[in-house]
Amino acid sequence: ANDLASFHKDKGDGCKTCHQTPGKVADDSENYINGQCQSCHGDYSALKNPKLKIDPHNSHLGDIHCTSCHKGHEQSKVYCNECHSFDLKIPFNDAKKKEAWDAKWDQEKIQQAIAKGPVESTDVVVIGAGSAGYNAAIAAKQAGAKVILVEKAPFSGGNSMLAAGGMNAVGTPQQKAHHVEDKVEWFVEDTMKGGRYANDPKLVEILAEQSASGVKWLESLGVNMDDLKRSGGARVDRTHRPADGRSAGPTIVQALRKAADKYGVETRLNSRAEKLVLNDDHQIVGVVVHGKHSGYYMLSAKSVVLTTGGYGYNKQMIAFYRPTFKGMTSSNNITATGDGINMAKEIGASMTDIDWIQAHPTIGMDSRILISETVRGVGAIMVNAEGKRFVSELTTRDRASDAILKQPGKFAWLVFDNQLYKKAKMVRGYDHLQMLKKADTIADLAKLTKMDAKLLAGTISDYNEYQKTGDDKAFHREDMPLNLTQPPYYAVKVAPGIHHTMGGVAIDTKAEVLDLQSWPIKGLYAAGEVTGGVHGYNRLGGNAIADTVVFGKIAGENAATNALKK
Ligand code: MEZ
Repeated sequence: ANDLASFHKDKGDGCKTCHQTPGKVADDSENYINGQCQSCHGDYSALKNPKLKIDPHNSHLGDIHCTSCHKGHEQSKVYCNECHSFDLKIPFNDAKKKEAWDAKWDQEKIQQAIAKGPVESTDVVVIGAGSAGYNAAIAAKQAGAKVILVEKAPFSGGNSMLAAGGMNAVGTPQQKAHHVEDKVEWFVEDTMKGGRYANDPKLVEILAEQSASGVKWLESLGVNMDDLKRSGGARVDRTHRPADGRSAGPTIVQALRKAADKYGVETRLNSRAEKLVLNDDHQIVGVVVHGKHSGYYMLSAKSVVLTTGGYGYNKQMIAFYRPTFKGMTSSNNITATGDGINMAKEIGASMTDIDWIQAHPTIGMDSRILISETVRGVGAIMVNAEGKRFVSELTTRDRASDAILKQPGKFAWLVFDNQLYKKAKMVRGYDHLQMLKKADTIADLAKLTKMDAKLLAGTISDYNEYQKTGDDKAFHREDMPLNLTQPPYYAVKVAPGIHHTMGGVAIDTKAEVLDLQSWPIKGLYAAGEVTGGVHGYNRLGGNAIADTVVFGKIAGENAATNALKK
């Protein structure tokens, strides 16, 4: 057999092995086919193989559809390798290549779909199934609206699925339990200062004020957020994380997927929105969707919520808006291509701070893997190629990235000991990916990393002294939870990479998208990384998930209210 389809056809019940109606695919999401795969092969838990060093069926992507990687009539591909370079074999990856269905936006077909008119109607369409999209869709559904959530990728999650850190919130029972004193005003001040006061203060106030209810809402949808840590630029511990030490994003997205199903949100994968449709009064009346199998069609809707994420994986947009970042690696999901920004621009939406892009200081060198700020928050130090500290590890990301780019070789090492290895579980993931250097003594670690042994030993002994007295005489790091005294010692090499695009469509406090005259475009809402204004020129760690939850929910609720009004 040349491809997976012929293989199954020969072995099983012809085309019926996979298809309900031979010659037809029941839905763009390929739900039926996926069910057929699982009915023979079992679900992910049945497929996990503990003997494999890298097990693609046991990954942070969660329980995504089999057809995301295993294609019937075209080349199968290992999706993990969009970010990693695992030596994984997938059957039929030499099958005939087909042009990817999503390669082109066909303007003529878009116009034909509009001319034909809607083939379906709903109250609310949400575009993009990351955290903001799911939160908006669930909130709109809970408010009584009929909701369709469209996602261009064969799986949901977007950038949120890759979020390692957590969600900032103030005034939660978790902060109380950890005896953390915090105030809404402090959250606002930290966020404004981090954003160099370019943020929209009204949006920041909402973010802070509704952050605690955001955590509660996530808990009501099945997410545990009981651990707390500090992120760069925050004066206290306010980043809420799963208590089992797992990365926040995959945990949240997996729970949101289940909650969306439970509440009856219709989620369509492989379905790319390509055009926002307005009537003559400049009100939203629908969306043109390009489905993988169903082609172009128009969905009529009273409200549309844009939750398409940023443009951190769109090389042309990065090069255009920030030429100095051209060619830089990106921690972003391949879905972060700025589609929503471009669609909104096309219909006259206003943009806020569109050219502000955040480089995260610690992306694994020569990779796309984010080494979470949590590692520094829990206690790692950052040194240069010689073994010298050069900045407070807990400064804001823009400053940390700038400082690294001024070091020899434009990279840094995060250094920590066994205490941190035991405490921050995500570090085991980096170890599993063979990103860590490990040694029993500081001198051996220096040898492995080609640092100056004396300098590194001096740096660590100075830091341990600062940690003991609580006074970082060198860089005024405010929080030093751990010393570095317990072998083995570890180091991971890092450099800045594109992480978050702060700018995007302008919104008001109801998450309504604004036009060039700053009037709301009736029926159009947006939340999350597609928007600008919340983070100013620089986003603080832990504020992205907070943004997606707080404004996702606001956008969903207001979209439902608009759709259901008489
Ligand atoms: O909010 C983030 O982007 C974040 C906390 C990332 C991280 O370093 O873990």
